[in-house]
Amino acid sequence: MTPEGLERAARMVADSGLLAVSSGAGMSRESGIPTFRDAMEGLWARFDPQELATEAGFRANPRRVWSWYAWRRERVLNACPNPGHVAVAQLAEIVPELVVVTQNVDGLHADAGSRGVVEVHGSIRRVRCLDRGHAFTGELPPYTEGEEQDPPPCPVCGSPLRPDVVWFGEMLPVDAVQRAWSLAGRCGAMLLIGTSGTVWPAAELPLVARRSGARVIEVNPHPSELTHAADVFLQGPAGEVLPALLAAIRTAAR
Ligand code: BV8
Repeated sequence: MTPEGLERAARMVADSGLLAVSSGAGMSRESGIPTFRDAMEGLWARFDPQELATEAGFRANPRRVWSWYAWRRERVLNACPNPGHVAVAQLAEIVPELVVVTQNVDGLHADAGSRGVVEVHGSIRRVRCLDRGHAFTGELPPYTEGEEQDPPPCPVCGSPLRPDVVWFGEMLPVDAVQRAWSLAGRCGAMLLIGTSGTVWPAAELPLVARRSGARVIEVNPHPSELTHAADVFLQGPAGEVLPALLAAIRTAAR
């Protein structure tokens, strides 16, 4: 990221009125949560996330898919928000209105203090049953690295429990879609953080914002499939760029 880029981005954020933040897996990389591109670490390296993160994959091998999520949930529950999450939460205190829309299922934006986060792909922290969607709020069996567990049965209807996330081939939650697309259409600027822009329809959000006249600022160590839509590309990790952007906005506001 360059000082000029930071200064331009700071002005766009300061002038935005409503700032929409749209984050992907890169937002949580510095919290130790692997991105989807590198989610297959170690014992999961031989599987394809797009195969495991589907209902068909779960029905074909409930033990494997349940265990993959148990492994990820364990990592999420032991993770802390990084300086990037904290900067986004602090940004909400200095701009007129800020709303976070995230593809992430880890809940780390809320842990950092962001309120009203729109989770377009659900949450790995929530569990429901496969056949009837009964929410499960009980205690889940503890997971230790390397073990495989069968999904517990729903106490209400007996169907296997599953993570309350949106799998490939599943519709996104209607209320989350309505909020996210409305924000993208109304915001003065969108801060696009840590997404490759490969998963749809979430990848459309910055394009909706741009079509509606908003400025788009991208934060990513690498160009993505959405960089073409960005007015400013702040190249670097979220945990470094976002605190620098916050500082630049505070300086500009003096
Ligand atoms: C649907 C929850 C209706 C589960 C996830 C067009 C329109 C609609 C649908 C489609 C379409 N084209 C194709 C589809 C189908 C499909 C899709 O998008 N397929 C892709 C693979 C082509 N979409 C769907 O199925 C969606 N459903 O539309 O329903 C329908 C139904 C059937 C057919 C048609 C339509 C549902 C998609 C949601 C899937 N669920 N998550 C779980 O977590 O297990 S997606 C999951 O992967 C994540 O949530 C996230 O969305 C995605 C990963 O993407 P990113 O977040 O961008 O992460 P990625 O690893 O790719 O990249 C990381 C980035 O971070 C990189 O750019 C990297 O450079 C950067 N980075 C790295 N370090 C840092 C960093 N950035 C900042 N700081 C750092 N330190």
